[in-house]
Amino acid sequence: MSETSSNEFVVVANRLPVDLEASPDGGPGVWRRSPGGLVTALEPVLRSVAGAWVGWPGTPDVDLEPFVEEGLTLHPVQLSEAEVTEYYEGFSNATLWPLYHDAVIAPTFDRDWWRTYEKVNRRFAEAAARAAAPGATVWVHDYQLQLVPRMLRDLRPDLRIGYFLHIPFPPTELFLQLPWRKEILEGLMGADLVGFHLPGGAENFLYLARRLLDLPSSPRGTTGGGTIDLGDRRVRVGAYPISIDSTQLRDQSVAAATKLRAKEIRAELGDPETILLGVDRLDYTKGISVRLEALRELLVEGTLDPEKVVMVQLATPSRERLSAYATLRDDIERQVGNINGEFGQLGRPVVHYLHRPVDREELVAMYTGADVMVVTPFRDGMNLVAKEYVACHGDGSGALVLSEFAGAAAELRRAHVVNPHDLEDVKRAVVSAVGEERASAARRMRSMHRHVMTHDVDRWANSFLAQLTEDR
Ligand code: GDG
Repeated sequence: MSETSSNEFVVVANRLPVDLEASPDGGPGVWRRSPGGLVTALEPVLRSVAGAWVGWPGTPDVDLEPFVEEGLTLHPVQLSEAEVTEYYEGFSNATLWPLYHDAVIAPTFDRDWWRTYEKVNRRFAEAAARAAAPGATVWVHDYQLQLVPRMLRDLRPDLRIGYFLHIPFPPTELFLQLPWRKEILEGLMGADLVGFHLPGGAENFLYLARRLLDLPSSPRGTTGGGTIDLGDRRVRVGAYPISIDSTQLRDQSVAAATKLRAKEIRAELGDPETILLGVDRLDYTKGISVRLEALRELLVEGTLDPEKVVMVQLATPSRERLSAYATLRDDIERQVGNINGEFGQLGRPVVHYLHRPVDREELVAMYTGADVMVVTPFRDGMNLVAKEYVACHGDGSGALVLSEFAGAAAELRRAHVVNPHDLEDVKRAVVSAVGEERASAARRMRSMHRHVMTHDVDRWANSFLAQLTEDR
C-alpha cells in the first residue's frame, strides 16, 4: 500500500470539497469551494474527524498528487475532457439525474456513456482503495458513483463500505427502464449499508433486489429499512434524512451584522411590504418557472400588488454545457423579463434575479430578511435550502411554501405544502403565506425551527455511521 493509505475514514464523492479553477493567464489555478448541497452537508462532519476525501477537482485533465488542506487529505481523481462529457454530463446528468427525478425531462440511454461511467467509477474505486487504511470506513456518495461500492469491495474486502444517495431513488417502474439496472443494483450492493433520504427510496431498493436479482430481503420496522441477504454477508438498507449545520446558521442569522445586512437588503429593494425568496441551482427539477408563473398570475389578477411585493430569485449557475440547462436559463430569463416589463417601474423591478453565486454571509442575510421562502421543486431528494431558511427564523418570523415532492416535506409538515404541478395550489399557498395572521404563522415556523435544530447534519452523519459500524 502507498504511503497515503493511512486514513481511517474516507469520503468518496464526484467532487472534492474545493474546485480547481483554471487561471485565465495559464498560471496555477485557484481553489474555490465547490457548489451544491453535498459539500455543504459533509464538509463540517469530515473536518471534525480529520479524514480523507477522494474526488474530482472540477477541471479536466489535471494530474495532482494528494495534498492536505485544513487538516483534510484530498485525493484528486483525474478526468479527461471526454470523460467529463460522457461520465459526468452524459450518464450522470443526462441519464441518471432526469431518470431519478421522475423523468421530468426524458433521460438519454447511451452505451458509450455507460462504458465511460464504468471506467470512471473504477478509477474512483482504485483511488479510494489507495487512500484507505486497513479496515478503514469508506463512505461513497451519490448517483455518479453507484458502481464504486462493489468495485471497492473486490479490491479491498477488509473495508467497511457505506453508500448514500443524495437524490431520490426512483419509483421501480422508472428504474426498470435503465438498460444497466442490474449492474447498478449490484454495484450498490457492494456496500454494507445503503442509505436514502426517505423510507420510500429504501423500500423501492429492497423490492428491486427481490424482483431483479432474486435476493431474499426482509423489511424491518416502519422506516422503510431492511436487510438483503447475499449468502456470505448482509446489506443493510435504510432512510437517513440529511440536514444542515443548524446551530451555526441560527447563530449567524441572529448576529448583528446579519440583521443589519438584512435591513439594508430590504431598503435596497425599495422597502417592500413582502419579500419572496427563491434560492436554487438553476435546474429544471427545482420548479423555478412554476413560482414565477404563480407570481405573474397573482399580479395580473391583482391579488398581489407590485407596489408592495418583490421577489428575489437566486439561480446559481449549474451544468451550463448541457442544452436542457441552457434552454431552461433562457426560459426563466424570459419569464423574469416579462414580469418586470409588465409590472416593474423605473429602478423598481418586481423580480430581482441573480444568475451567479453569492457568498454565504449574503445568503444568510437574504434568508433572514425574506418574508416568504418559496421552494417548489417537481422532485428533490431533500432540499437543504428549505431547512436553512427555517434555521434562520427561530424568532417565528417568515413563512415557507414547500413542494410536497421535496424530501424536506416529510419533516417540515407545518410549511404551506403545495403540489408544484398544480398552479392554482401554488398561488393559493403563496397568498396564504403572504397573508397569514402573525401568531399562527409564528407557531408554524417555531415548530419547524425546533425540528431543524434537533435534526441537524451531525445527527444525520452520526446515525448513518453508527449503523455502518454497528456490526463490526
Ligand atoms: C442535492 C440534492 C439534497 C445555493 N446557492 C448558493 C448556495 N447554495 C447552497 C444552498 C444549499 C445548497 O447550495 C443547495 O442544496 P439543495 O439541497 O437545496 O440542492 P442540490 O444542490 O440539488 O443538492 C438535494 C442535497 O444534495 C443534499 O443531500 O438536499 O435534494 O439535489 O446548501 O445554501 N450557497 C452559497 N451561495 C449561493 O449562491 N454560498
